[in-house]
Amino acid sequence: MQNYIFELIKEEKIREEKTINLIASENYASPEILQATGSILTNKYAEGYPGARYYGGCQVVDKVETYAIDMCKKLFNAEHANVQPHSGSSANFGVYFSQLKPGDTVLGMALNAGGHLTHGHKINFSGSIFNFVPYGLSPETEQLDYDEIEILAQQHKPKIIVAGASAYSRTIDFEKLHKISTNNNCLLLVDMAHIAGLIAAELHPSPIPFADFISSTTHKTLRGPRSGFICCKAEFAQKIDKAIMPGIQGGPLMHVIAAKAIAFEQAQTKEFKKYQEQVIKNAKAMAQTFTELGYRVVSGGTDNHLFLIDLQDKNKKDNLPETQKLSGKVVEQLLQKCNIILNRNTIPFDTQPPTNPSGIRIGTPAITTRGFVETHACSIVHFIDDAIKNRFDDDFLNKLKIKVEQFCKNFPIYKD
Ligand code: DSN
Repeated sequence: MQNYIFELIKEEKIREEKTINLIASENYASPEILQATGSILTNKYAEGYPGARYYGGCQVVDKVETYAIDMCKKLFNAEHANVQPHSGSSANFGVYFSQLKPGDTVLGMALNAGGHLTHGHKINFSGSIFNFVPYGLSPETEQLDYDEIEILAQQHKPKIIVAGASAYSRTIDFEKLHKISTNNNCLLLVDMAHIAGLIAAELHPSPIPFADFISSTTHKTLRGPRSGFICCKAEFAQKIDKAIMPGIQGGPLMHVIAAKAIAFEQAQTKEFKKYQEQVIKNAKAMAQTFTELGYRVVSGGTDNHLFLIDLQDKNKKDNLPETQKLSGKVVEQLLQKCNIILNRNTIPFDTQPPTNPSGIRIGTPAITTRGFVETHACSIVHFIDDAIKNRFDDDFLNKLKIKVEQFCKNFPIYKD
């Protein structure tokens, strides 16, 4: 029976190799990271922290975790790091659990403005346990409205302001948010999951001097294993560690912690910085090409690894009848037929539901890991535009799929 799963892993490898991946939150982990994640460290129980475990035989994993903590602190210049959160959600839960009581008020970016489920959505634990007040974007600029955040903070007196997003293409001003949190006597949590790699490469201002807590995943721009971590000021170290274990987690995943250590190490190299520079160049080139082809890019462009396309605007410009209208879901499914993978996404002030929103989100971390540069990124935009223009022509779409497969073949993700 096991063979079935190994066959499926092979099938997934072929799928990844043959498709162009524009999902902004995905990437391809290095062979070293895959090796550590698949290592015998998975065998070990190590509840507790280095030097203070509830199990014997932890002498080696203690070294692994200590090294991961050191690498994380060094990379982000942090006073304290906890590398045990299994995911970004656990990391956020850990921060909330360390500081809040049920019902406490928190400000977080609304999901439909580009925030994240764990920033207070009502169907998520965050929104059901705590009193989250959402903030959004300026309708004029489609960018964060720091004055609005300040007013909301004055009105609602939150214990924490949560910054960070999963679909926001502009630089976040952490210094301004720090001022707002200080003025209003509350704490600042920056969830940097999407931009962690850009921050590590010093291509986005770091939240470290300004935030009390930083949460993150490790598998997006940071290009590590699928997991999370927290950095915080030294004064919160004990509370954070207690909140993660025994608060919300049991045994840490030592194989994943080892892989995180490798990711933190890899993120300190010159190659990584060059990679992140190319991620941004590719995103800017794609946003520019979309604009030239008549698409509206939300907020007019991008400063980071992603951007959103407003398909309602395209429907209006092309004067499309109801039956031919584009939506996020229609385009996601259409492109999948041509081996181009992205996700539907709400756009700011979307009138459509998240299941079939008015936008698509495009990210460049994965294609850049593959070696694509601006010319390739622009070709991908033309593939997308061609698919949209010829969406009722199956023969065209089949030919485009073959073209995309050929395009991918020249850039293998894994050499062997
Ligand atoms: N689901 C992730 C994303 O796609 O942005 C965020 O956790």
